[in-house]
Amino acid sequence: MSRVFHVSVGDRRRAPQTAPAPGGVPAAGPGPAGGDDRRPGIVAGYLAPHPPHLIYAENPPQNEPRSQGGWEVLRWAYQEARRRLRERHRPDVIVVHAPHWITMVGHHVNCVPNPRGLSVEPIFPHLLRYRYDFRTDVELATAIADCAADAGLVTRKLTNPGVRVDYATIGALHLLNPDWDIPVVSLSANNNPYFYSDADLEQMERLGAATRRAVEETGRRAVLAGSNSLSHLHWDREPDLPEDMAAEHPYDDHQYRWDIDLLTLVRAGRTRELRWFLPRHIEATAAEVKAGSLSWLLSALGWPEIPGDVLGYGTIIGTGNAVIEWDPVSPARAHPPPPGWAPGPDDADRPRPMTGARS
Ligand code: 2X7
Ligand code: FE2
Repeated sequence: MSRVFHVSVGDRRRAPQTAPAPGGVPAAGPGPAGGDDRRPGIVAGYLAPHPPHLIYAENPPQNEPRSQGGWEVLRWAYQEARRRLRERHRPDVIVVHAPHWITMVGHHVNCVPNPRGLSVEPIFPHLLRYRYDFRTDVELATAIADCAADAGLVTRKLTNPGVRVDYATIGALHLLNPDWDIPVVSLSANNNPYFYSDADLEQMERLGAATRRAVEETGRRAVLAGSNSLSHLHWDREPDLPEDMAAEHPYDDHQYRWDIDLLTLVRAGRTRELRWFLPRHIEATAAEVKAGSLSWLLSALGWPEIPGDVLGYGTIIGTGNAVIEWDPVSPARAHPPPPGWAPGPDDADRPRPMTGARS
């Protein structure tokens, strides 16, 4: 295997950090060195889907296009996530892994202190032309890149301030924190593993473990956001009014049922089975979790056998999207499935024609 795609495990040593200094900017609240009892570590993880429709529907001042609303149930789910972020988790930093910052070689970490510019969604420029201006926690970003390299992953620190930030990074971060007053670390989606295989998520799991190590070494209180939709076949025709909810429904029943089975495992806290189920879900529904954001997130949390709190599920141009919180400190209540239930709809083995658009 070429060295470009594989490096040997390193042994770079960094002095452990005791106090956060996120990019030289103040965090949203007092950090671990600030004298309160807020423990550092990964305090919560979110599956945080990014379709531009959600920002468009919110009409925030940063976005140029105007809408009449739409996709309310998913937006209400984000509203609840924002409340918990502010009132309960109060992180020093949000770390996001996003599938539309595609890097064919290596896992890249944005180390630019103050990314700013205009993010235009290439397929939906009429929905998302968004002005961003945020602070990076450069110290944590650097530590994640170093820990990932130590774990044998090809990594790169992005230091060029001119690189445009993709809409999946912007989407998840805006919807979790539209005020942008919490520093950020943004990670790319290395497409190489799944370029050669349908769902090789092993590298994403290593990246998750490296992220956790870096958070612990730097003493940060971090919330993680995996910016992925679930099932991903979608329409290729848009209604005249993009937010016409009469046109919005699952791409087909097959996709819907696979998503619901995934959410059933999540709500039951059957995380070990979820890990086994993910590649099957990807194969059956062309799921966007193929990019690894959910595997990265759950690996960073240590694949905890705790229920995830499904704050909302809905479709966007036919794709499945769920806002889910995993809170290792106060886990959600478990919702066991009915007796005899098994994950994977009965049509699991039936080959599906891929008639929808995939991206
Ligand atoms: O990026 C996306 C997506 N993941 C799902 C639906 C619609 C648009 O963009
Ligand atoms: Fe996407």
